[in-house]
Amino acid sequence: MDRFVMTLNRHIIEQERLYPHATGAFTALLTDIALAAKIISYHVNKAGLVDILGKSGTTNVFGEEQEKLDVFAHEIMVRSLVHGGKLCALASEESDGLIPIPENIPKGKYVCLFDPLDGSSNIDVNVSIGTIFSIYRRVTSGDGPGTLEDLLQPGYKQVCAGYVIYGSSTMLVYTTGTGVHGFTLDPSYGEFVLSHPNIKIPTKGKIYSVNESYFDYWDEGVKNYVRWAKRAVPSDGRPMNSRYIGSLVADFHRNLLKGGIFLYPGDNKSPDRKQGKLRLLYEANPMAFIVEQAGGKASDGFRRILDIQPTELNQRTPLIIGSKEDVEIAEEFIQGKRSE
Ligand code: P6P
Repeated sequence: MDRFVMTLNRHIIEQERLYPHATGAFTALLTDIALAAKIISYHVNKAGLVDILGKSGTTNVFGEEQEKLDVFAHEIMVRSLVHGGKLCALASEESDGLIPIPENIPKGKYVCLFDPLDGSSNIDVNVSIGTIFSIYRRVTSGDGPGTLEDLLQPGYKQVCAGYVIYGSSTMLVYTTGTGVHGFTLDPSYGEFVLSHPNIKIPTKGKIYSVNESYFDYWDEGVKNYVRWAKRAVPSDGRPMNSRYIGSLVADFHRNLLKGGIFLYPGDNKSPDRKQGKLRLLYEANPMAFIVEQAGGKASDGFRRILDIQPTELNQRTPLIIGSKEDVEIAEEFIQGKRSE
């Protein structure tokens, strides 16, 4: 007799039962995201075989060149989500502004913000990439179209956050506020199967992950932290290893499972990098919700990420995220409370 297989759908329904007045809308929404993930996974894994690699010839709102797979993943996410009748608005890192739900489709009580394919510059060199998503309950009343107010919510109001990592296997990791759970896609029958129940990040790790090519442009506190992380200070610190993949989902996922810290601080290389490169709504908030649910921490060096009130969809934030003790040590350096 086969052992009981906990699929993502079964798990979502069980999670739904934790909320007595849940309507099933949530289950349908997460199921739509899982479907999009399967389709994107199929095409990411075929990328070397069909003409879907390379640049699309377009740029996104950040002025970044879009890969063909970026645009494809964006379209798959929109198509999978917009028809379900569970959302009143959408927003994607790959398109500017609010994405409305078509007039002929009923408006639901949730909004979803997503980065359809994060790390896409790594696609054609076979490095892991990912999809990141956030779900909030709408704040505007009625059942009409959603507004920017429904999208610009602080991260602590998320009802669900997750990511899909397209790597040696395809995994979907998500939280609805009752722990973090990881599912591995079994391609033989196209189901996400529970492989990592109730993930907890170690309270401290041996890995620090940051792009050190910006070292000269960092504020002194960040420089001091990285100098410390490199040095084994037996009485106080511990020798750490540097690992940097350059794909947020991959760097984050490794630290979530093994412990460690990821930093993308602001820098002084140009005025538009003062707040770093990563986006608050599409990257930092979902990862912060997940890491806190796994016992870790996420800040901009001074404030809890989930407490930041967004003022625009595309705003960026410095991100210090990972094992609780490692983030707290980094914060001491960044805040000037410690210099070695
Ligand atoms: P850099 C990918 O483009 C991304 O948005 C994240 O996935 C990743 O962590 C970061 O940018 C890498 O940026 O400046 O180190 O190349």
